[in-house]
Amino acid sequence: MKVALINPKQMDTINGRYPHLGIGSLASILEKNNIEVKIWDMPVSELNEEDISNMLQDYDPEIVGITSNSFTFLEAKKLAGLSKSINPDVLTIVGGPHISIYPVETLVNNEFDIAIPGEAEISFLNVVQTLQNNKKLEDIRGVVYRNGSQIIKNSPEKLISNLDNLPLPARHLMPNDSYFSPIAHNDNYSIVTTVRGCPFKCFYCSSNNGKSFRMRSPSNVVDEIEFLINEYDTEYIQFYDDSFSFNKNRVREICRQIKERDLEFKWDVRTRVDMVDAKILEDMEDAGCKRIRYGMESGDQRILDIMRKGITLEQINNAVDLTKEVGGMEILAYFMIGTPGETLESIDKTISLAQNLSVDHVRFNITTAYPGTDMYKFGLESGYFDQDYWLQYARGELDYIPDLIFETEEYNRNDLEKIIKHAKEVCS
Ligand code: B12
Ligand code: SF4
Repeated sequence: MKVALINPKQMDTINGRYPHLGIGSLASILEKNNIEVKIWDMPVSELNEEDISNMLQDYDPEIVGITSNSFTFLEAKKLAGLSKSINPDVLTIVGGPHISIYPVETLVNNEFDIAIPGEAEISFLNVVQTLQNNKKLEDIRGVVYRNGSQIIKNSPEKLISNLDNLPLPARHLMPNDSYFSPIAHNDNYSIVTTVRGCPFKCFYCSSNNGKSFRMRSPSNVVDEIEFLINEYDTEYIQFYDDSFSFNKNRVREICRQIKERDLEFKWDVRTRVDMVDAKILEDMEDAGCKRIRYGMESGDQRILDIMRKGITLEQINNAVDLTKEVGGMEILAYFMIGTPGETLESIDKTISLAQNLSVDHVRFNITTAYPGTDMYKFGLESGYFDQDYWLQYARGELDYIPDLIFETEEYNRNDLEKIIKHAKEVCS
């Protein structure tokens, strides 16, 4: 059985080239079970459809697995269609964040045969092995498939409780020399994730890998770091966890082991302002952490509360003070502008907070309603959005990516863009 895993083309606005750890992890579990697999990362390896078409003809896989977030879904659909036009017997399987929100609707699109929502290592392996043995899909948990004109959704697979049991992503199948991030300059660069799931429920977020928070052990994380340094001369690692420092003891232990093993590399993390203290910041800085990215989101407590972010302005100020006291680490602060309930006054508060905090970099984004979020649900239920655009998109009824923001009597999209331009200028 031969499997090709494809990461579709992405928006041109993405600055940098990033490993896709999701398909890396799926490839790894297949290889561990002696199944032949390839990874084709279109944005990173700069592959176009013609390249993929040639690669499909040469490799002739029985299964094509395509990853999709909500912004690459149209491309994923095109690739599934292309795979079938080259080999009508090929089986197309799709997964990733978008499919996790709309598993059944996805299969309305005939280009796809099977959808696997959520964490997929177990179900994907089961599907491939089942097909290898010419057996039926009805007993495989976690899959959505078509049976005649019916779309069947099986019961979900259990989440992996011990993440250390997963093999590391199959980096040897990935285009390692092509990764870069503007943040890492010319350093050999990669990303690592060390946790799955998020117990919070922010209004605007479509966190997709389960509410149940799970962490890799410190030694398992540091093994991956050591492997990257030894095998790929990695010099800069971004930990792309939703919140790296959820468990402070674990962070401390990761830092201790980095030092104990003498691993020299630069790194940065994303975390929440309510999840740091002086001690872990010191340990992180001491172990080579160069930057912390905090989601601060708003300078108005009323808006933070609407966002259900679960943080206070005091915690924002405190996290910045503590980080700066330790020194050595840059702060990148993210803010959102145009959240439901926002006024020009609350926007002013956000901009002045961003101006007055001693942070090194700020990013402002227009609050956008992604599918699967409480904010999108609010937009629909309040009648703010006149149609369920994301659902239509998932069913293949739209040929464009919905771009849904909340305009008010005080500002429209154009105004928000101008406000962000101004905010960037005053904060630079
Ligand atoms: C790293 C990351 C990025 C990186 C790299 C992306 C990449 N190449 O993977 C960068 C910085 C480029 C990025 C960009 C963006 N991202 Co991003 N990103 C993440 C992040 C933080 C981690 C992804 C990760 O590595 N997860 C770990 C791996 C193991 O999990 P996974 O990829 O989800 O894969 C598992 C399953 O999804 C499934 N699966 C995945 N693919 C496939 C394929 C098949 C065939 C099958 C069967 C299963 C399957 O199985 C995998 C193993 O269990 C996630 C949040 C998160 N915690 O997951 C957001 C996330 C994926 N990003 C998100 C968003 C919104 C964006 C941006 C739009 C942000 C922006 N405004 O620019 C862009 C869009 C880029 C684009 N056009 O593709 C959203 C997606 C929401 C959605 N509805 O699709 C997420 C979920 C964050 C969030 N909570 O809202 N992102
Ligand atoms: S924004 Fe971060 S903390 Fe909030 S739900 Fe999403 S991943 Fe969790």
